[in-house]
Amino acid sequence: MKEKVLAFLKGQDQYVSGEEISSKLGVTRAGVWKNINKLKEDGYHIESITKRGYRLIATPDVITQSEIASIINTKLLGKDIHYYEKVDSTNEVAKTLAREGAAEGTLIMADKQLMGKGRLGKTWDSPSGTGIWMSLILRPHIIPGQASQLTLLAGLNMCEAIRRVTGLDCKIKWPNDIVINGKKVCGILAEMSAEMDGINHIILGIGVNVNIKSFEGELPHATSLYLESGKTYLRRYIVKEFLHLFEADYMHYKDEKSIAGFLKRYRKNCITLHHDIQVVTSEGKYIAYAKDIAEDGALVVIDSDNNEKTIFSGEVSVRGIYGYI
Ligand code: BT5
Repeated sequence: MKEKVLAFLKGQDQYVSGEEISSKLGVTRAGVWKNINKLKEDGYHIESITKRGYRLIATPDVITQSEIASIINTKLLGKDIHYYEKVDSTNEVAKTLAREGAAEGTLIMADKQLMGKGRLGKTWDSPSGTGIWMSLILRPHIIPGQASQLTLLAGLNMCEAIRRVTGLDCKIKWPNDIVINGKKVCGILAEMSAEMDGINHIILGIGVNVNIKSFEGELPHATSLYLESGKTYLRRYIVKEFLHLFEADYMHYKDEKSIAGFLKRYRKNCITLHHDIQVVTSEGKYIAYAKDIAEDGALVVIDSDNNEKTIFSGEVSVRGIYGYI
């Protein structure tokens, strides 16, 4: 009901009486009052004037369930949203919910993560109120080996969403980091629960540094949309853009079970291609030329002996010769 009241207030440019909200939404006057108070607690600036009613004056940069639900128009992703002010890791919450049977498309968002996770046990800085820390529960009918293709697709869509909302020149560092001016603005952590021949669920965790003004500790390769542009952004519009873009592509991917149709867009956005890169494996490092992205999303490189190699995400990490990209 809170989001219905919010959506209703957003649709008005005049004061609207409690009575009108109550009759339009089929809720008691006390219910209206209770939900208006809840919205105020969430940070919405709602003016109330006796005899005239309520008016939404300003919507802060909140990414609460009601705010996101009131602006998105999706069929699958974000139909169910769980918002937390603070959580250890949205991926961990998502895993628990997925095990309990949460529907595909369930979205978990947090304003702050206390133990945000990167890949391979690394940590992900997730300060309060300035980033997008979210996880989606997906249940595609693909084989486990294909799961990394979904993270490629999500990276592509987030790159496009950020560009659409901010106009910033962001690129994908293969497989799915998003970088601006050589620094990382977004990372993706996909975790999977699978059997030999099928996937129970994939948790797609995405972190975007939006309005972070400075990073604590040693993060020389990190940046934020604010640091790159000098502007602050409303996080919800990036979430909205991403969900809309990703939903369309994800539906298509589920039908095709292939990312071949997306590769043209991916290649166009990928900064790793056509550069010399450093490939870091568990056995050591070597320099290679990034030649192409294969049909299945793997990176095709040519090493210094002129041998062509195909590298799969998860097995290796890729670095620029002179820096992060
Ligand atoms: C990633 O790992 O890039 C995946 C990050 C995924 C974060 C999301 S937030 C929502 C969801 N819930 C979670 O708990 N996680 C996901 P990786 O490529 O391993 O990068 C981690 C490394 O990036 C760290 O070792 C740091 O060097 C650096 N780093 C940490 N925090 C950062 C930040 N906020 N921005 C940029 N770099 C960061």
